[in-house]
Amino acid sequence: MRFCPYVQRAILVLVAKGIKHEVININLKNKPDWFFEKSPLGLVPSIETSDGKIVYESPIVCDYLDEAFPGVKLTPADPYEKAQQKILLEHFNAVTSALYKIWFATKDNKDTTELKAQFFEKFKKLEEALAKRKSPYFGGESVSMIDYMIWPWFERFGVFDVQEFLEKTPNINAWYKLMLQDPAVKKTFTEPDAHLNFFKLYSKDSLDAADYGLD
Ligand SMILES: N[C@@H](CCC(=O)N[C@@H](CS)C(=O)NCC(=O)O)C(=O)O
Repeated sequence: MRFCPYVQRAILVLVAKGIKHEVININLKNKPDWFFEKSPLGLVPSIETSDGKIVYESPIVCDYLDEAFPGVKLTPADPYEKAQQKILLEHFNAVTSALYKIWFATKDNKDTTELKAQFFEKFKKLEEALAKRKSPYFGGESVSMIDYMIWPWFERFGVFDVQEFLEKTPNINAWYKLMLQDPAVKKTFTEPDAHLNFFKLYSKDSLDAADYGLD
């Protein structure tokens, strides 16, 4: 699905590693029957290799792509560093949960002040982790798996109306600017307005949401 952040994770890894691929978009409001054979949980992303292997769940897909295919290695070889990236991802999962709570409240015309404060509490933990690392990226001196795993939500900050918090987290803000220059990020980038318009349609259960912006 063109606007799914979990899908973008997989595409970032495919692009960064230069893996030849074809994307089949699924309209999640109208899933074809065959889709459940390719993705038993009914979620995107799911990948199918040229020899028919199916892998789904974005962190598993990304790890599989990194391990099974040649190209730049995005996951650190050192087990402790690898564990650190997984821990950061768990922290980030709390951030995304907080973001979706804001979105649901906005959809229902509820006040989001408290939810935004809760989001910032969790977001600050990421800022502290990056500050402690003293490196430009979350995994060190160059882009790695954890950066791609978390990037898609930063592209969608406008949807959750939390852009102002980037100004309050200088290390993340510097990282954000660096990431905008990353070739895989540039290749998979969707303009903030398109994300917003998609989300507006999606909230109204529009069947055409997934096709937003196509002729
Ligand atoms: N845990 C899954 C989450 C994927 C997910 O939630 N994808 C959404 C789209 S962004 C989806 O497929 N939703 C199915 C639906 O709406 O029925 C992963 O990491 O891949």
